[in-house]
Amino acid sequence: MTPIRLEASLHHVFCRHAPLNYGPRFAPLGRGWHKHAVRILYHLPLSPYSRKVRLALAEKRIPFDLRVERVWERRAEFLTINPACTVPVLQEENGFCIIDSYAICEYLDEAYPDMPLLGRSLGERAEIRRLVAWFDGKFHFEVGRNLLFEKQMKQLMGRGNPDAGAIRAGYANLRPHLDYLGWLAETRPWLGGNALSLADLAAAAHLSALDYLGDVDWALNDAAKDWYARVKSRPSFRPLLQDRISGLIPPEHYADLDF
Ligand SMILES: N[C@@H](CCC(=O)N[C@@H](CS)C(=O)NCC(=O)O)C(=O)O
Repeated sequence: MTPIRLEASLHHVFCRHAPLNYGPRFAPLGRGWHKHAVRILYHLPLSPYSRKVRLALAEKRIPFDLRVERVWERRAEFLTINPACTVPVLQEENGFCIIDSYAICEYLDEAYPDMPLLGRSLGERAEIRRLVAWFDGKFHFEVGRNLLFEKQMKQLMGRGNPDAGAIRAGYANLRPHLDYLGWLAETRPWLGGNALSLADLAAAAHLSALDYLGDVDWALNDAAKDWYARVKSRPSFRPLLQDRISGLIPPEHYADLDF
């Protein structure tokens, strides 16, 4: 019996532009791999996941260029790199591409171990990962998606008008999340332990995107506000505070370090 060439057929059906490869992707360009002179981060300015990676790169002092990717346009060349068509995607100087903010941050901590962001002891590492999952998962689904996605991304992605009920739920859910953040900030030097970590960067990334929209009432929790002021004043944060999206002006306090 002739063996079925599953790879080839699946490749043809599902992945017209991309090589079937479950490992990290390289960007194909004609024959061989394209060498990039610079490291590129495909992102959207208000994407919390992209912001987290921007902060991680900057904390590690890894130089990179930013490239805005309007994921809703589903650009063919970008689909060859990331068939899920999400940002962030990091393209290394040698063309090596890493997809998904968590995979990128884990990769960065392994590839560039100076300034570790995932902690040192086993306990610290587990706690930092728990908190990153908390903000990228629970916080995003209970708060961020209800505000940022409903107010910003939904229409761009052709998924209809903002849902007022979801927006109300987002504001209501933000309160207990700020309280939890404040409790963490009061009980530890940094959210994940004794040193700044990816837990702080994830939390700050999500909150900074909402803060751009003017959606965070910092008066609700002083400890959360003081922690955010500390993260916000780091040099790694400066480029995020300089972001401006056409047609969407942030509140005055967005870039103010003494807000
Ligand atoms: N788990 C992914 C989530 C990335 C994600 O959802 N990115 C959004 C922007 S914040 C996106 O690209 N959405 C486009 C889509 O879902 O089609 C990560 O951590 O990178």
